[in-house]
Amino acid sequence: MSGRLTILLLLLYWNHGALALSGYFWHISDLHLEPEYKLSNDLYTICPSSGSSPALNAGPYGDYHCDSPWALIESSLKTMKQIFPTPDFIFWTGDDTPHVANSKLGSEKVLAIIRNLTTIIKNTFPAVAVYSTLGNHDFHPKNQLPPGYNDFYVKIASLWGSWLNNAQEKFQDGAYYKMTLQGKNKCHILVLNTNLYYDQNMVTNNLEDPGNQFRWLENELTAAVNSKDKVYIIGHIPPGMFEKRRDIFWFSPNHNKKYIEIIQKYHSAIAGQFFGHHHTDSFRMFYDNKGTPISTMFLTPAITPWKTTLPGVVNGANNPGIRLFEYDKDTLLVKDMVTYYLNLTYANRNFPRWEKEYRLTESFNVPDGSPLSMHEVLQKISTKEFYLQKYYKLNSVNYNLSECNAYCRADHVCAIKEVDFSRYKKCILENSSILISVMSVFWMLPLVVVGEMV
Ligand SMILES: *[C@@H]1O[C@H](CO)[C@@H](O)[C@H](O)[C@H]1NC(C)=O
Ligand SMILES: *[C@@H]1O[C@H](CO)[C@@H](O)[C@H](O)[C@H]1NC(C)=O
Ligand SMILES: *[C@@H]1O[C@H](CO)[C@@H](O)[C@H](O)[C@H]1NC(C)=O
Ligand SMILES: CC(=O)N[C@H]1CO[C@H](CO)[C@@H](O)[C@@H]1O
Ligand SMILES: [Zn+2]
Ligand SMILES: [Zn+2]
Repeated sequence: MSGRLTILLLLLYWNHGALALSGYFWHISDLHLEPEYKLSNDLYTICPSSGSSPALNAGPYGDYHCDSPWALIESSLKTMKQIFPTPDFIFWTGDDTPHVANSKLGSEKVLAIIRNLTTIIKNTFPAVAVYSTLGNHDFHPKNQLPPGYNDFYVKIASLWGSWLNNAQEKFQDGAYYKMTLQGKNKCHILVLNTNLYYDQNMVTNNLEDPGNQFRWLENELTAAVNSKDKVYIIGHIPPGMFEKRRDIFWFSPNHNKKYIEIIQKYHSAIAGQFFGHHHTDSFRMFYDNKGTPISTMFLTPAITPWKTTLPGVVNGANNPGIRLFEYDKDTLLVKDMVTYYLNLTYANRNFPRWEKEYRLTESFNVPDGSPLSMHEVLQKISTKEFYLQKYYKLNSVNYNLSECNAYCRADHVCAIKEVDFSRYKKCILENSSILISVMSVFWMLPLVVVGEMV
């Protein structure tokens, strides 16, 4: 072989290698450690997070009425390490404390739980970058995260110091920050504190731009667009609607609108959005005003199996899930994702057998996780019974295996498709028969009861 040909071949090989270069990252969310989980014959005393419900199927790895026992947290981290020990980074999108009343927590206890989980993640993945957000449960009193500098953010910034590096000071002032991926100066992670947009956050409710986070986000995205950089956006509370219960949302309406406008304006720089809070497996689509899919938000399932007490959700528990993404290291294109889960019933009876639940490209027969492909997934879910039922089982991580009927389909399809509140309403109307509309009146009734949120 001539020298020139060898070089040519080498170049081809090298180029091909560079084009196809995949990276991997984990996304975990809503660990909700229950430090007081303890097996007992009295099913009402196993975990404070079960409230007044008995923990009927309690075992060493938890119960569907309870938040995560320590053994479940350990098992999750150990499994991540076994399945893929060398991710490029980890997204950890918040909600660390149990679903109990404020009076049973307090700042010290909340901080101790966040410290506890930080320690196990650090010990399991000592050399891996972790991009971490606070959830609405990671502050005392819950949901009331302040829009600026405060003592608690300072403590968290110091706890996460080795992950935050030079963003530590930025974090202290509003708990949001930007990180540049190691060795990739054109790829960034924008970590948002969307708890500032939660309509239950009384501290920020009347502010147009709490913590000046929108202004900061727009500045960062303008810079990214101008220099052709790529970003991932991560956060805890997502905009849009809750797919498991009609008409439930979290963002204040004006903040929801603003968020969508920003995604539409700067989508060319945004390669993906990764959020939690729902304890479900779903996604959200963003479109431009011509209806072209421009961005996808991936909602990752929870590790806690805790059955939500949100009025109107029937039997809304889930199996614990963890998720590995494959992405293009240069463009940040989402190439694929694999979700692993623990059948909690099986784990308690036998041993903690984590299984592959599904691979996105395989299960929905799409080439990758791009906005165009995810739009195709949505089309399949909304028009083909087979895909709707498949999606619905995955939504609760194989917990609720019953059928998703027409009413259920409208809830899920409209929530995925329409992040905008008024467009969602219109979608629900257009997809509801008269009979179903009458039924929804009954669904509305429990709204007046205040329950524990996700
Ligand atoms: C975290 O909390 C659990 C109990 O909830 C305890 O067993 C474990 O030792 C703690 N770990 C650390 C590092 O504090
Ligand atoms: C599944 O969810 C639906 C809708 O919330 C509910 O009506 C049904 O009872 C659930 N089924 C099971 C087996 O949990
Ligand atoms: C979970 O495990 C239980 C007990 O082995 C079994 O009955 C159930 O079918 C399993 N669920 C799934 C989704 O595999
Ligand atoms: C799932 C479903 O029924 N989707 C329909 C909702 O309404 C819009 C507009 O009428 C239709 O295009 C969808 O097919
Ligand atoms: Zn939450
Ligand atoms: Zn949560």
